[in-house]
Amino acid sequence: MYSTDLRTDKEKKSADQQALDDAQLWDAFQTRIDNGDVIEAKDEMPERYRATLIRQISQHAHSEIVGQLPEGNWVTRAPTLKRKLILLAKIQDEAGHGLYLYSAAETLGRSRDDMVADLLSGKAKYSTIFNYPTPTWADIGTIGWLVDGAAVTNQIPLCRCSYGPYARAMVRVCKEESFHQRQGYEIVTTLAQGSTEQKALAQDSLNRFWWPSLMMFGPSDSASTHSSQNMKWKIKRHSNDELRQRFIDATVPQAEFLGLTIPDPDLKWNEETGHCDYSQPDWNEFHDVISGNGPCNRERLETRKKAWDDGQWVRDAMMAHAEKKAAAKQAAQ
Ligand code: FAQ
Repeated sequence: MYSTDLRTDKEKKSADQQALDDAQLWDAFQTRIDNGDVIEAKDEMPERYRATLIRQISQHAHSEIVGQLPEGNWVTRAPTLKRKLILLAKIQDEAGHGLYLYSAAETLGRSRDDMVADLLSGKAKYSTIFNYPTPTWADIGTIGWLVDGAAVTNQIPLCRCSYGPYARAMVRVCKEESFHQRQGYEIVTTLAQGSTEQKALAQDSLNRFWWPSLMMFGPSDSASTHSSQNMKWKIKRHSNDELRQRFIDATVPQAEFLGLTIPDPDLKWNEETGHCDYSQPDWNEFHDVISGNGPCNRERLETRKKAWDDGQWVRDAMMAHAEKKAAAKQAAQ
């Protein structure tokens, strides 16, 4: 089905004719994509294209919002006032990304309330990475270095996604995520060049976050259900494995510079391929975390539910204010 159906009932055709028209429209849509056209909110699009974008963009928005929680754990315990200010600003950036992304998803016809309801009921996914705990300050550095590093590797190609509102939102998001990556690497550098205890904290954090960071790119290409269609539609420009490889190749020299060891004994440069060979993460663990059984899944959702409930009075007050203003305006006319 096409989802911008502006015809009257009288104009609607038989099911067979409709299927034929849909197939022709589908071809026309694919031609637009192949020609590099940017699809805008009011353009006609196949329902599956719309649904897949709503799924991906809302999952991305939820990830940014839930992604504030592991770092939020350290706002009151950051080691200096400067670190605290930087961390607060970074977390606020992530909130902003969530809001841009909900807005981008809303252009496809799904309301923010519905998307949030899906998150809070556990129906919608968010990135597995945010279901891991942050027990040490080093984790704040590692999240910036690895998690924002993986996020930016995945998201730079999304700046050329075929759907305009998502692609445009990604431009600013990527600039900010790049800055976050650098601030995280700076924290880890300080620790790695500090005392023996500090270096051990950085190493322990790398050990815990390495594998979950690789999982951020999604399942391997052979197990990815959406990749081939999403690449045809130019929502995705590269496969999950291509981007994972790009991230590993960029991160290995960064770890070497810090004198830290990536916890993968099979990691080595391959002259022939021009890439690093690496071991696969534990995909059973990935599926457990996606299914709600990661170390912090329940805690994360409970925190989000509480925040949503605690904020109800603010939403009510804003609605009451808007209604009062609208009534006053109408009375004055
Ligand atoms: N976690 O067929 P594919 C950030 C799901 S933002 C959870 O390969 P696709 C910023 C997938 O949705 C991080 N679920 O799917 C930050 C699908 O679900 P279905 C988030 C995952 O869409 C930093 C199923 O598995 N970034 O970090 C994951 O082609 C620091 C099959 O997978 C984005 O969302 C996962 N890791 O490719 C914030 C970027 N991987 O159909 C705070 C945009 C896969 O069963 C602090 N998204 N799934 O409902 C994408 O690029 C893609 O959606 C992928 C997955 C690459 C994530």
